[in-house]
Amino acid sequence: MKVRITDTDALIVVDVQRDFMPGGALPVPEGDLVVGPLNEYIALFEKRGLPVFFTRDWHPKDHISFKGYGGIWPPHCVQDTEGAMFHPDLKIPSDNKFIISKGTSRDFDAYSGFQGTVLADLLKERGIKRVFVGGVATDYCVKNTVIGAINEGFGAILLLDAVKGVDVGPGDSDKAIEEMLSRGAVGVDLSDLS
Ligand code: VGL
Ligand code: ZN
Repeated sequence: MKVRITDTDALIVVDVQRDFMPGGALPVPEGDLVVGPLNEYIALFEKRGLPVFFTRDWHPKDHISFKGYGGIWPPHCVQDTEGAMFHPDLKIPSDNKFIISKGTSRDFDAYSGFQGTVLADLLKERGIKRVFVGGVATDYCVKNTVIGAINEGFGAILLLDAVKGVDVGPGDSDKAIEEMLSRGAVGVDLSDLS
């Protein structure tokens, strides 16, 4: 579906961190393939002077989501470690960009960039009405961030060519996409944007 970027739109890049890339602690298969398309989306928003938000998983080393601490995941995205850094090829703008850390307290996890953060306030303060969302993982943090946006009253555009999932169960990512679309998100790829 064709979509025109307007001045009440923002881009949210979800968790494009080393630990979620092939070779990382919690790799998303082909996770690195989101970087190229995301850089193109970032350039489109930057060119229009629109804000770009980068969420990051930013866990303490004994986080509740980690195996051995009550969770199901291998330790990942531990605060201030190499694995928590953004992918080195991700083109983070120098201006009008915001880093949103989530899952920062030991006893709470956050798959959504809106959970326990000021993301909704930052968007609302800027008059943003709709968010474009890409990144990893489709079936966890992308899904929950898109649904979080909708629950906060924002329109949500899912960047189909700039998401990858972990698929712990087969088909999880496809199901996540279906769920986001059924809740009102609109799926697009780069060729749909004018
Ligand atoms: C994520 C699993 C655990 C994600 C974060 O970014 O989708 N998945 N923590
Ligand atoms: Zn995590």
